[in-house]
Amino acid sequence: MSRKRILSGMQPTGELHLGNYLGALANWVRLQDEYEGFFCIVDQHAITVDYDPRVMPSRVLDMAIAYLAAGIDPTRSVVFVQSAVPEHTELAWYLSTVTQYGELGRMTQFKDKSDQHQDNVNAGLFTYPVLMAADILLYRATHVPVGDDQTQHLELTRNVAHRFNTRFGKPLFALPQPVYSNTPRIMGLDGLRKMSKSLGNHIAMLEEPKPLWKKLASAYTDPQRTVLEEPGRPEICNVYRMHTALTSAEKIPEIERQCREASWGCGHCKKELQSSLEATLGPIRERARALRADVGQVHEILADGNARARREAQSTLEEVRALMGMTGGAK
Ligand code: AQP
Repeated sequence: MSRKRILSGMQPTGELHLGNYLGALANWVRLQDEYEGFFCIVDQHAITVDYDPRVMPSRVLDMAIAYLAAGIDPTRSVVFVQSAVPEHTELAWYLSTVTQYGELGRMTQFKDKSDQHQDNVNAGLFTYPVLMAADILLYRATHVPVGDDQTQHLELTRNVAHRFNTRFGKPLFALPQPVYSNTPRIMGLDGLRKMSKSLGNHIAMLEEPKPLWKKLASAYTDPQRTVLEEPGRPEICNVYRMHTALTSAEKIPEIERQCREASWGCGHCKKELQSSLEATLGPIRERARALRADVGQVHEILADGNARARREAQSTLEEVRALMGMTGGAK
């Protein structure tokens, strides 16, 4: 393998939000310069919670458009769909035999998701991290971009890879390293919880300017700053935190000063944030619009990515089957 390789993916469960963009996608876009990127739309993960099969194809397409509009470059990176590469689920089965029941039970995401979806605590939700390990190991990714909620899954992947290599006597899988996001966590507009679409506290990545301003105008700030004269406390203000992720670094000291000296009201500070958001999201929105007007091109990119991913996956799976004695009866 000539270059270091990253693999990452997102579930096609609905519109992407600013947290997904800053915490994951923007990072992937930057990493393309240094790594060979495999960016997957993980539709098989998305079916571990209730979903509508009729809308899944359009969600996958929306996700592909979002990846490309955000700056994933299909001439440098592989953009593909998990279910188009059946080797993911085959490898997951093999890896499940070197994964312990107890270690899956300790996954905090399983605990959270089974609390959230008490009427559907299915086995897929429980074995989800094994499929995720297969996603990564199938492409022998050397690195995995992670947000702060995925460290535990990557650790499991490393343990499973190590156990497989030891059990079958060959260092087939490199133990993937984490690459941490520059913006590991964006808080929601309520300022209290992680930005999340199920909490309804999000700004969509493709949000149009008018609804964006409406959301921003009611965003939580420093609760003590109810009148203009009160000095602000940027360290506890979520709008300020968003500035640090979106506004150019040279402007940040000025924003901090205007807040502490109470020379700007919160409305002014939000207007500044609105223009930073527009500078980042406006061009993405335009590219998404152009891609949507030419979905044939998006389908071609996916077909090409699926084929490239499949070739890699098949070559890994051949080695896995041989090591595990899954030869179809041949010697
Ligand atoms: N608030 C966030 N800040 C930074 N990064 C975030 N990510 C998600 N939320 C934030 C990163 O986005 C990628 C996909 O994560 P996910 O699978 O948790 O995304 P999601 O399920 O679409 O996010 P939601 O909105 O939280 O979904 P619901 O509410 O439906 O469960 C990951 O890299 C994650 O770190």
